[in-house]
Amino acid sequence: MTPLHLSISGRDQARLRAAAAIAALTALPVLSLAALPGAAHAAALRSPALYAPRHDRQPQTVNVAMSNSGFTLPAQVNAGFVTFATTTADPTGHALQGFRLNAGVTQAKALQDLKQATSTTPSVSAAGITAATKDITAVGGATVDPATPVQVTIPLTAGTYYFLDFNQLFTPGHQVTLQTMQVTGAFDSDTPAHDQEIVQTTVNGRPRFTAPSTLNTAGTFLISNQADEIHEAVFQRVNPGVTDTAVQTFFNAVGQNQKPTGNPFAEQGMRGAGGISPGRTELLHFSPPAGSYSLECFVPDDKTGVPHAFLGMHQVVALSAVNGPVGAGRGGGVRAGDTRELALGAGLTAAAALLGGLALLRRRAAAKA
Ligand SMILES: [Cu+2]
Repeated sequence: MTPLHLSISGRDQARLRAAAAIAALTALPVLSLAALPGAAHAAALRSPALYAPRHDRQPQTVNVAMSNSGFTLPAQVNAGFVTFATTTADPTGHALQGFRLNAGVTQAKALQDLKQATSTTPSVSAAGITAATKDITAVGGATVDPATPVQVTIPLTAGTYYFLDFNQLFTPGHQVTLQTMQVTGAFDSDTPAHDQEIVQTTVNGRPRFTAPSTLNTAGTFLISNQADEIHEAVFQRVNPGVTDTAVQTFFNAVGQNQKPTGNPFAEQGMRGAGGISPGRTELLHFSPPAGSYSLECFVPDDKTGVPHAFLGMHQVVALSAVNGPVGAGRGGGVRAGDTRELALGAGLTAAAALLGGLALLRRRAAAKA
């Protein structure tokens, strides 16, 4: 077990995670509508993107075969929910990540930010994620391994989007390819049903997950970023009986360059959903083998460069596929209010652009653990 060359000394520097800013961000869609004068308000409520769900518009599906030689995407899709059905044959796995450029930002600058963010020098990583936070809006993606096809469904409004494979960023000297995808037209699909919800949040200034202790992989999970920075949601299998405390003990040791007394993980690989900016959502459906997993986020802290997981953003969950009715029929459907919030959230994050960032230190953590 080679310790990570990371300093976790800054992990106790509780970030001034403005609860007020989070609250303002969360409340803004509602306040915006409420502030509209009567007629405009009514018009807004009738807007198809907001309040007139149709029931015949399924998400478009894009099949993405990830490989060491790259991947391809359609040049254009219609605005709406888009399902990225990812697969790979490569044992190292791959990590599809999508983003938009915020106003005035070039592709080259965004790529430079992301490369910095994957640096093994924590101060450089922190600077990179801080810059990326300002420069891009992360819309999600899929981390996939050969055993587990991963489907992630993302709400996309009209605009130009870029996708990359994070593995390329973690390979020194590797040419990073940005795939461009144009999204056109009015938001044109209904909010898909989901069964359970995983929330990315902030507790006492620390990044955290809130998720059910048992997740039914026969269903679909809504991942909701209610925090003020980018988060991902990946699952790494742990040994039977492993607790969150054991996982934290391991991360503490690695972060302090000490030899861990034990390894809670049953594998180095992981799979799940890519990074999303604050206020955004993505839906995850996958079928990993049943077992005990640690739900984790490895996006680096923007001040210390330490992965969020090391700061406590991990939760042991039991995954299994329980047959039976899933979806809205089981009460898991997205409510009308959520539909509005999803649609507005996409625009809101593009405008606010508080943060950007991606699944960053994961690969180097996995490689060195
Ligand atoms: Cu995170």
